[in-house]
Amino acid sequence: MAAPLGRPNMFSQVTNLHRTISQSRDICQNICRFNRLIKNVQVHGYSTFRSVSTGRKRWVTGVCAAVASSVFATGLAVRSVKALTNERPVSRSVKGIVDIGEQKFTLYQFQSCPYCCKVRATLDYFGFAYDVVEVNSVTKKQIKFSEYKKVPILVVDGKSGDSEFTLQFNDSSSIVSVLGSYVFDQTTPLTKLHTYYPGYKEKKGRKTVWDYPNKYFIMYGEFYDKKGDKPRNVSDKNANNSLTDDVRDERKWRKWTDDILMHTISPNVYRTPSESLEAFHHFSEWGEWDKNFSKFQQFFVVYVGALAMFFIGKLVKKRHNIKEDPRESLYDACDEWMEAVGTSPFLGGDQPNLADLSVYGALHSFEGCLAFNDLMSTHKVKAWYQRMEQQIYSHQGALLLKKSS
Ligand SMILES: N[C@@H](CCC(=O)N[C@@H](CS)C(=O)NCC(=O)O)C(=O)O
Repeated sequence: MAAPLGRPNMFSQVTNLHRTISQSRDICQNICRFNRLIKNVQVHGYSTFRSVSTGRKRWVTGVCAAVASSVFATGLAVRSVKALTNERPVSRSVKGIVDIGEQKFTLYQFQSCPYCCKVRATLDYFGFAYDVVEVNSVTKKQIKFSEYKKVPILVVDGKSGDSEFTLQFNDSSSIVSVLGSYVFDQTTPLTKLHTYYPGYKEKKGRKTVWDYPNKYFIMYGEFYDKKGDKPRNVSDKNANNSLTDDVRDERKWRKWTDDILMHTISPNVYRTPSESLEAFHHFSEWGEWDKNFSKFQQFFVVYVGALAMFFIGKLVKKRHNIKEDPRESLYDACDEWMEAVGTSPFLGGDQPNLADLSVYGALHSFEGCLAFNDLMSTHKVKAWYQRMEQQIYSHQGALLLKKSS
């Protein structure tokens, strides 16, 4: 089973404190150095002025030293300012095994958010490297730059020729489709794919709601005909009708994950006040909230969040016709999923597809909670879940990426 991020121990807390102190020390040192250099420039400039009369050589040396120290000082100042503004406050970096050129992925997330787990499962399966920025769910200060205020957000910093670009992809299903399209055909760059997944915002009362109409669609280019149900080129050795059925099935079950499975989670995880509190204690450790929240915020989020989610769980239960004991609805959804998987190891056949990754992400989000333990101890979904873990954490999807490049 995937090990959740470890409980932060004394050692890691001391290490973090030490890191923070040494970062501040570095910044202070840089500012001191900067001041010292400015002084040197002034002193040197003055002595240079004096030395004009004593010789051309010393004058040239003086000017060179002044210019060099100004350049060095400016560099230090820029570095210090960058460190202070901390543009991408990375919580951790995940190593990848595929080459994506001069592109860097940064995932803004909540560790236990099912939508974020879906995206992480997809990134890990394909073996992409990415940085994680854990967002403070109270202040959301890490996503202040974004008009879209939910997580996950995937930011891609890259280079195309001589110019640099930054792309922002929102919405888990949209992000998964972008990654799926990129894996399918890496000759279509992410800058182009970005234009295929537009987002539309709409005001609903005081709320701004975003819609990504193409979120379940993989961009196959010319591979399928316009209706998407027949291969465009039947002589292509990869093309056959069952493949197109698979495409439709994948789309259907990805949508099912968002519309059905997702809604069974909160009524189960926050079923009773004590289950809710236990879940929040677990999420606090898993998300390393001690790093991203102040002590007060951490306490506030755990206790107030647990109570709020208990009531929200009840609302979701009512709104989505979840059964009296929400476990039954969760098991029903997993029955339905296992029926769709059938006798193959995965819905995608011998390899997981994007629907497998989405369902895995949704279930993984509450691993460590009582609801997850109950599900795994009684339901046959466990064997599929373990197969998925094996595939994801050994980055089996990276083989597809290498094949298509
Ligand atoms: N449709 C979105 C839903 C994302 C979502 O609801 N994220 C929640 C966290 S689980 C969030 O950011 N909530 C913060 C908020 O709504 O302000 C997706 O698939 O990414």
